Amino acid sequence: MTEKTFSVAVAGATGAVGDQMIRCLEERQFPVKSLKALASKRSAGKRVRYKGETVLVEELTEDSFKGIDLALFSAGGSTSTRFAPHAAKDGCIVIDNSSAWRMDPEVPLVVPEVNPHAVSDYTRKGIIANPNCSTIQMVVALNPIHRRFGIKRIVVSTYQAVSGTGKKAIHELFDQTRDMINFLDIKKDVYPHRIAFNCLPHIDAFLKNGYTKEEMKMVHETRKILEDTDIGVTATTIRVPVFFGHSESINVETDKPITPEEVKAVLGKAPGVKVVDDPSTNRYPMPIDAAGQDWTLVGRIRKDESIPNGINLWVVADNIRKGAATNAVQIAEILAEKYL
Ligand code: 25A
Ligand code: L14
Repeated sequence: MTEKTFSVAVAGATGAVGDQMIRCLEERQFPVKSLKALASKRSAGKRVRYKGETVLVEELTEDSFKGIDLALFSAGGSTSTRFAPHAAKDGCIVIDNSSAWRMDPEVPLVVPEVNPHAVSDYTRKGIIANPNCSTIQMVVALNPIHRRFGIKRIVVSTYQAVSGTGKKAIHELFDQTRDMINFLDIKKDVYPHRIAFNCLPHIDAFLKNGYTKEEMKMVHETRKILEDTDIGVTATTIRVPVFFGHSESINVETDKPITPEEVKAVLGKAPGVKVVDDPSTNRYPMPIDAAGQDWTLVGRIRKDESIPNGINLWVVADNIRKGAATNAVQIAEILAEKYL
């Protein structure tokens, strides 16, 4: 790591992801000169902890970024749309966790294990986008397979934790679960239906084509990160009553012949991936094991016996860490080491 230090701002510091961004800066010993915690007016005056010290939360305004080198944003799409250009104008590089800038051709969309070279395009707008949580863990697992066997088509179904929606959704699952087992009436606020003891085939808004935005993000972002517009991707995204950790059932069809043994060997050496695959001892990836760590866990590696060249996988990762905060801090590390 470089000797230089950086003034860093976290926008959305009181949110589920913003809080974890601060933890990741601390854990990974990012060279922070000063830390500024930003949130909406509602949270101004609250305090967050950083390295045993208390940092006062300030209201995010257009002038928040003067003298700041790097800003990590996780305050929702409309906040990023509005404030990221002001930060960039003041010479602050933005790493944005919302969907606002991801598909902008002038904004790199980066997963450090997959396309770290794309970071260099940060100079075009002063913004780097962090992909969607479900996309990140999928491309970490599939990029090594794509490079070796050539992926033609991906069919993915997700089982997504409520923490992706933020703190309010974490409370909603907790409260509904508690009320259900006490035979009380439940309250719904964040999701249109009960999430406790249920599954919702609905993440983010529905589009005209019948898919949800979350499903189409997986299609477009995967192609952009893998730098291959020919890959077919079709997704179904499901909310499940899990607090932390997204799971994905992934089917891939490849150009070249492929076997489970070869996939295990390739993934055994892949950055960020841990193969957890031993059915004889009931070992396979689960959200309870993924939560709180940064590996993308891959298991249930099987041949798709219905086509000549196909594989099935089960991929699990912590959506708040690798799916959001860790990935953003890894991008900051590349910037600090190579470009600043
Ligand atoms: O939910 P929001 O609005 O996007 O807010 C998230 C963070 O951004 C801040 C907000 O501060 C919080 O720190 N923020 C929002 N609007 C802002 C603005 N105009 C803003 N900061 C500056 N200017 P806060 O003080 O508003 O919020 C404090 C707590 O209240 C929750 N909250 C936010 N908006 C609320 C609200 N509560 C009630 N009503 C509202 N309208 C907020 O919830 C925080 O706890 P949160 O954790 O947990 O929000 C998580 C956001 O992050 C996104 N997200 C989660 N995972 C991912 C992700 N985005 C991309 N990738 C991921 N992997 C969620 O979708 C959600 O938007
Ligand atoms: O990053 O789980 O585009 O409700 C927006 C929806 C993150 C997850 C994004 C959810 C997603 C979020």
